[in-house]
Amino acid sequence: MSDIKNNRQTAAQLLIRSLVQQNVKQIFGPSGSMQNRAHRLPGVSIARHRSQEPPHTINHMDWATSMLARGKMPITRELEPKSMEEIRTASAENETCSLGSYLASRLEEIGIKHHFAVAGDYNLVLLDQLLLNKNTQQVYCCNELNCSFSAEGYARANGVAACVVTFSVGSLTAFDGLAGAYAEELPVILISGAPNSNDFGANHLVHHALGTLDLRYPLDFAKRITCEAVAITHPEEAPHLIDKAIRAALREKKPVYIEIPCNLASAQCSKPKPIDWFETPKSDPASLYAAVRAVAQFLENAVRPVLLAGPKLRSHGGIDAFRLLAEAVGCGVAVMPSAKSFFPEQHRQYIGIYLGAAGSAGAADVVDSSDAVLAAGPLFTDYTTTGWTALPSENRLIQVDPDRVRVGSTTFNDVYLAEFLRELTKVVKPKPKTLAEFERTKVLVASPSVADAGVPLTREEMCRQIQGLIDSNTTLIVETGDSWFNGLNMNLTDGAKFEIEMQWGHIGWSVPATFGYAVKARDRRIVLMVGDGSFQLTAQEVCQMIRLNLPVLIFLVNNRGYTIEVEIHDGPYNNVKNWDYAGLMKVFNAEDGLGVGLRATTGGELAAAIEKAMAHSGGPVMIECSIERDDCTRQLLEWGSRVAIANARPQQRA
Ligand code: DPX
Ligand code: MG
Repeated sequence: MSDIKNNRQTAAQLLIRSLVQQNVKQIFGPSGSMQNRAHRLPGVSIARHRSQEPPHTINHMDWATSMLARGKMPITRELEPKSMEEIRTASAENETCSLGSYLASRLEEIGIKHHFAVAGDYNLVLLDQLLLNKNTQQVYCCNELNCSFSAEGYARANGVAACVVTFSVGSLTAFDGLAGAYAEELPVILISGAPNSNDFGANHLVHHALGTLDLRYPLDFAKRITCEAVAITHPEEAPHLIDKAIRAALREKKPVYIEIPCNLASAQCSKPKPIDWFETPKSDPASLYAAVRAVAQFLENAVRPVLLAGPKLRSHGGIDAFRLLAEAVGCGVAVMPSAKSFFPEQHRQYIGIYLGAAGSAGAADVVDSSDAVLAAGPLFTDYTTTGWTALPSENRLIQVDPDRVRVGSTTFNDVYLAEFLRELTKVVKPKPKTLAEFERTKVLVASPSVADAGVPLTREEMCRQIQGLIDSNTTLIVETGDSWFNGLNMNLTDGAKFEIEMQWGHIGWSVPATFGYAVKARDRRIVLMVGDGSFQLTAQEVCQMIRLNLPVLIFLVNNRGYTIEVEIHDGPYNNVKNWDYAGLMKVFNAEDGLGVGLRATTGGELAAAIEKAMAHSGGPVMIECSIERDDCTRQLLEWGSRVAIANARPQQRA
């Protein structure tokens, strides 16, 4: 039996003993073990006091102990000072709190001020407990997929996020967004309610499950898509397991899963102890030294090195260190699509997005002809290499991963990204040749001309007008589809941010992720570009933006279909049922919302809609932009055709 339980019993026993010593004849409180114990003592009777009834989930001994600790035990006589002192000592040793408030404290400590939630009977008591912490806020979502994507978006703005769902029916739906957080390197803490702890291993069936005795499948699934998955089965082990999971999320920058049975959310556990959550990992000194020497030598031998920023730079705290390294080398700097905005686009060394034929004009020429590509935190996949056509060959690649460095075919393990970049900066020599080359050969892309106000809206005119909205306080969020390329083509002023989900690539991600991002970044202008097909997956989360009065600006690109798929491989399955998208805002507003829905079929209508949107406050504005089904970017055509070739590679014979 644990110390906590022993302490609680000791406190209760002390109370009973002292009451008896003082000849107290009646104890008011809930019926239960304390009264039963007292009953067995000669001369003590029990009275039930309804107004002091504890919530049904708090066990009676806990209730007695907590009332005692707060000096509220409704006894009929004053106690002698001496025995009260004895009781205080016993309860002071007994430093407990509810499991739910333990979790709330930990979330608050790591900077999570909002957690996203969908209620269900297995998590209601937990939600109550979390609500007791007035420094954190509960934010509700329409469904669990949106809930995990909202948390994913919040993690992009905040560094870490949490969401709470119910068992199985909730968690299995949330797992898609959680896996997305894994792919995108975002620490999201998924907390799932669970059946009563006595039901695990018991020979009876419970709801929201498979109708078999197996209740462990959500935990098993979670293990595949998180860096730590824990199921609490006793309150005593909760602090250890909660801390273990949170630590893993912060260390690995990956999601974790914590399962809490409904009857344990209010059970007592020891109070949180101070923890240093944000220890930076330290490289192995010998390995770090060797890696720095090898890379410095490699760069020294090269004539035309370039630097390439990858998406993992942000999650592993390397953005500033990368910039300093770039300035020390003085070479051209390209970014991978998911790293757009990680290196300032106004910087004199910026050469654009490296995405082969689908990237910025001139960027691929420089990177592909370079003899040393230092890629920091990259993720080279079929998508990010445009069907394997934009992948630096191993013999000229220095790949700086979160915890290792690869130079050609040599790997240096236990070397951490930010620390490595800082150490390398101290020893590199200037090599500005690729920048000079880029400046000499760069093709200036002409700005699109202003379309006549009355002609049907085109993609180009839509983007021209959206570009005009981007300032240093803007975050541009782009959904999978041609919105990727529309967004990648935008010029960002310094301070502007860009969010894309290119690795998981889940259509529908952007609506809840934008909601989550906006909950955290209320001071930024948030602009979302989303296609009609994607929007139909998670549309209802716009109502939560209305609920919280978030001034998000949504450009809904209505091209009546899955245009990106049309360009990869067309068929009837790429047609989307049309909706009255702008009209939806009225539906979501119902009786009290301040959302606005507007329609633009010409450049003039779009300009007028944008003007209205800028004047509106107190809620989101959606502008439905109607364009032709085939009106897509050049980059989409280049990219789509190459990805299609990669997809169609024939089976290789052994
Ligand atoms: C699919 C994609 O309308 O954008 O610009 O018209 O392409 P565009 P839409 O939002 O259409 C999106 C559509 C169907 N991808 O073109 S990119 C396949 C897909 C996916 N994620 C999930 N299901 C299917 N990426 C969850
Ligand atoms: Mg579309």
